[in-house]
Order: sequence, then structure tokens, then C-alpha cells
Amino acid sequence: MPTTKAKVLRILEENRGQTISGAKLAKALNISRAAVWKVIEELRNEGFKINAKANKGYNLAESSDILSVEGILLHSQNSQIKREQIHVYKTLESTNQLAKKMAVAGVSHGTVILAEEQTQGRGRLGRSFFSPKGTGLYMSIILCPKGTMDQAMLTTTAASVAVCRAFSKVLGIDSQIKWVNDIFVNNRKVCGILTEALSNFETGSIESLILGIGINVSTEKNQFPEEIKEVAGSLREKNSPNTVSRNQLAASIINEIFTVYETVNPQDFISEYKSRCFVLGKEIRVYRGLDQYNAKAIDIDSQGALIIERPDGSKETLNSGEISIRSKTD
Ligand code: BTX
Repeated sequence: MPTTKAKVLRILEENRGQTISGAKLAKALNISRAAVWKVIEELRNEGFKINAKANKGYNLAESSDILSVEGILLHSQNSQIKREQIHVYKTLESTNQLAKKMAVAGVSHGTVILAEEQTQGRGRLGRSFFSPKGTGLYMSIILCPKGTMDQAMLTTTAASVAVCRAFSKVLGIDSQIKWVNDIFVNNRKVCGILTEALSNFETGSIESLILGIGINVSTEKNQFPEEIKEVAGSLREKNSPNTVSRNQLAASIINEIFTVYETVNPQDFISEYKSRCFVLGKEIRVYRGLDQYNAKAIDIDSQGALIIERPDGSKETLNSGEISIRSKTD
């Protein structure tokens, strides 16, 4: 059941930018005007930009961009996602970490965890993901597939395509994929995806997949730590006229992920993955554990694995690992 605060927020979100009188809110929710005022103050304290005009009422500013269950539900066309499956936090060490705990505790397929900031955002291979407050989207989706590790790889591939589709639909931004699952806009990494699997050791089957998605939405260039300044980028500049909220972007990504996840024929999204994958045809350096070597990226197979050709002409299929594109001088 939504709380009174959630109900007030929903009405404000539905009427974003428009002023609604305290009396109207009070009547719609069957509470007193004083109770409305109290809830508005609580929301303001949480960071929502709510303007109050004497004798007119309240309005949620177009520029208010705080993550909320209400905001996500409002933009979510996916009837599968239920209010109780969306969890929004101010701060977490890592959304993937909490998602794992929740998956072990048995939460349902489709549960989503988001945070305004992560203090220990995780990347792949023990790396970290810079996750500053309020300017990014850091979320984890718990999926309970019925299958093996192959499907885990395919799910990651599908998620990359889903994120690109959402960027295109809600922001009109064209994005490219660097195998395995980094998303680039204007040659800069704006998104990383970390998929972690919880498997049953006895049967070898996957009990749940944690799909972690980190996006720099409006993190400014000078905010990024020195070591990633030349690589990292954001979807939009701070204060840009683009009024798409992070709630809207999150809802679109969730929606696209469920759509591709349920695709009967994976080749539909594999072909899109390939067309967005900018490493194909390029000379690359492959890093696998302690081993590293040169190769050429040739193709993506039906499971999302990278097919490479080594200088001696032999071909190899990479199911995991790390690559970088070589410059002519490497
Ligand atoms: P990755 O290992 O491919 O990327 C991490 C590497 O990318 C870092 O070593 C650094 O070089 C660079 N990097 C770090 N932070 C950023 C950033 N904000 N933007 C661009 N480049 C960066 C990619 O791992 C997977 C990242 C998943 C992050 C999500 S956020 C929600 C979920 N929770 C969690 O802890 N992780 C996932």
C-alpha cells in the first residue's frame, strides 16, 4: 500500500511543473491541509524541489531529479513491475551487493534496487565504479532465469542492447557497445554493466542473476577522478535543457530489459548488438588472466561471445575477458 507521502508525490509527479492547491491534494487523499503541508516538508527535506505559492498551492519543479518509486512507476509501462519490487535508497555501498543478499533471501524475479550514490560501487574483476550522488543511475535488477551459464552471457548481451535502446528512446542519444558490456557515447564510457550469478553448486544451474547497471547521467567532467577523466563521459551536461528525469530513464531501461529478456529469438538482439559493437573489425589486445596477446575482433556469436583471429590465422571464441583497441603504434 502506498503511503500518504507516496500518494502526494505521485500526484505531484503526474502534474510536474503545474501548481496544485493544498485543498485539492487534501481532498484527493482525504487528509487535512496541515497534513499535506507536513508531507510536502518531508519531501523537500529529501531533496524534492517543490515550489509553494501562497494561495495557489504546490508544484514539483521540472528540474527536480530525485529517484523515487513513484517517479519510476509513473513512467513504467511494464505492468510486470510492481511497487513493492522497486527499492530506492539514498546511499548504499553497492546495489549489486544488496541485490545479492536479497536474492539469497528469496525476493522475486524483477526486483529492482536503485541508489542515489554508491560508496563502494563495483566494476568487473574487482575494479570499482565511481558512483557520485545525484548525477548517475546505479541500479541492480534481480532476474531468476531457468538455465545455465550460457544464458547468463546472453542476458548481459541483451542488457547492453536494452540500455542503448532506452538511451535512444528517451534521450535521442546514439550509443555504441564495447564488448563485453560497456556503453559509449561520443567515444566516452557512460555506462558499465556487471552481471553476477548466484548458482546452485549441485545442479550447476543459475538461481538468480544480478544485473548491475551504472550510468553517468550528468556527472561533470571535472567531477571524475583523474584516472578516468579521459575515458568517462556523461549522457548530458549539468543544467542542460533536457528534462528527462533519471526516474524516466530508469523506467525505460527496466522496460527495455524485460522486453529483450523475453525475446524468443535472441538473434533479434544479437544483430543489434553487433551493429552497435564498435570493436568488430578492429585490431585489439586481449587480456585473459595473466595472459595477454594481440588479435583482430571478427564477430559476435549467437551467445554474445567474441570471435577473434590471432596473427597466425587461428580463431578463438572469448566468453569472458577484457579487450582494448590497439592504436596503430601499439
Ligand atoms: P568495469 O570493470 O568494466 O569498469 C570499471 C572501470 O571503468 C574502472 O576500473 C575505471 O577504469 C572505469 N570507471 C570507473 N568508474 C567509472 C564511471 N563512473 N564511468 C566510466 N568509467 C568508470 C563495469 O565494470 C561495470 C560497472 C557496473 C556498475 C554498476 S552500478 C550498479 C551496480 N552496483 C555495483 O556495485 N556495480 C553495478
